[in-house]
Amino acid sequence: MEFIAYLCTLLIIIGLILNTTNMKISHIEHLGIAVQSIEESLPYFTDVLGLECYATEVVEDQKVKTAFLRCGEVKLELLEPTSPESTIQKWLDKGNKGVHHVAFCVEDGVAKGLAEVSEKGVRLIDEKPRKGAEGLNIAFLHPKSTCGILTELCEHPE
Ligand code: CMX
Repeated sequence: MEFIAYLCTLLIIIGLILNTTNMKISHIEHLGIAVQSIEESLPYFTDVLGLECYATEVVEDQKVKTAFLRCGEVKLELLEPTSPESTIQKWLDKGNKGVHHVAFCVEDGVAKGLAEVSEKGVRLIDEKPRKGAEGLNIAFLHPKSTCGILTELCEHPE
């Protein structure tokens, strides 16, 4: 009897720990920076800051062209709209420019992260992970529930 009571207490404690464990964010994977033209903006990052642009990629479904630069462990992702319908073009048209989003690398997976933040009341833009630039699994959280910062969760595929 005593053993069963002990076991129940242990299970309750484990349950409480699991329920309050936060997802593991290892680092900022990249900063998304909106620009009207990569060609015109790149020299600032390469010639003035001395960063290396190591890749460019068009992400068709997001209607953007991207250019990636390394800055230590963090990357900068320049985002140029490829269509007037691009979410980046709409953001620029409203007079915004510069840092558009912050992407966090989630060690224990984007799907788990989404479930956890949703449980905590955060509004999701993507209900489940999808493919983003560089083949990462990504999902966005709405800036209205993330202190005004458009937030991306991402993970490198296995
Ligand atoms: N950072 C902070 N706030 C932002 C924002 C941003 N980047 N973009 C929009 N908002 C705010 C707006 O200011 C607006 O606030 P107010 O209502 O107070 O004015 C609110 O969010 C709603 O914005 P909206 O202009 O009405 O724009 P939409 O609802 O059409 O879209 C968003 C906003 C965030 C849902 C949309 O941009 C989105 O789905 N983003 C995720 C995908 C994405 O950004 N893709 C481009 C990058 C792709 C890549 O990295 O490869």
